[in-house]
Amino acid sequence: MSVRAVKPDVDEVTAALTEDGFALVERFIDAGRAAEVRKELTDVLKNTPEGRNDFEGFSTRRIYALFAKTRAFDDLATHPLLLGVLDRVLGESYQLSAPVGIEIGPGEKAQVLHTDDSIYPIPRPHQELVLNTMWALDDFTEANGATRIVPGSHKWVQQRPDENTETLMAEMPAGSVLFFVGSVFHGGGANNTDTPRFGTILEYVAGWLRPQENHVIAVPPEVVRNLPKRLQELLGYNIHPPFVGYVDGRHPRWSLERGKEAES
Ligand SMILES: O=C(O)CCC(=O)C(=O)O
Repeated sequence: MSVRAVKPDVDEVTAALTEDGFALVERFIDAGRAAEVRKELTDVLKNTPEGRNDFEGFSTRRIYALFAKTRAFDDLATHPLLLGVLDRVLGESYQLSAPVGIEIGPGEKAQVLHTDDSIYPIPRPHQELVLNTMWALDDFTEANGATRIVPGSHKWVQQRPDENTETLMAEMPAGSVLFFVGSVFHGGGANNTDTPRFGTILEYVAGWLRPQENHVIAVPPEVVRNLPKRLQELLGYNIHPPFVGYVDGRHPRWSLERGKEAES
């Protein structure tokens, strides 16, 4: 069975996330834009190694430090629909956690079903800590490794997936985006075709938790300095009120401004 789509509307996406743990918006970007981004990242993939363990996938390539390597997601990471849903799911303060391009290669096996928030030692049930989005840059199909998702599993407390657990396949045309909360079980699918499946996750986490990737080191300050202010904030140049994340007692934006003065 595959996933039913919702309209690109904050209320609709949030309602589906609350009910099912995920929401699919089809063709959020048009096919031309998806192809352009795909092409740009295909060049980056040429210098990207395959995974080092079962979780990353030995036939899967992952582009980490994404915002150091491409400008293709700058506007998407701060799109009003995305920020509107984030405001509702994570509240006033959140940041990027794991922005990663994921190319599942031919022959890859299905990734273990997992939740994105299980890296934080906080017992279930708890408030949502993480919101993830998977941007399809190829058509995602059951055969080529569409993301698998366990509907409603964000409400599980003790239950864990086993061999009888039913999964839905997030089959979607290129340009679509799948939203899913950090507490829902999901995983990359097996790729039984002879062509790769490429998508990118933009994963966000509450402002008071440590993000998976340390963007302040991963993305050079001279790159961050030229990005839009909201994106700078999402890359760690922000505080969670009243002062989590300060730098020398001040808002971290100050460190970028100070660096700019030193350069001029
Ligand atoms: O590639 C996918 O479809 C999902 C990947 C994933 O969930 C992960 O790597 O944490």
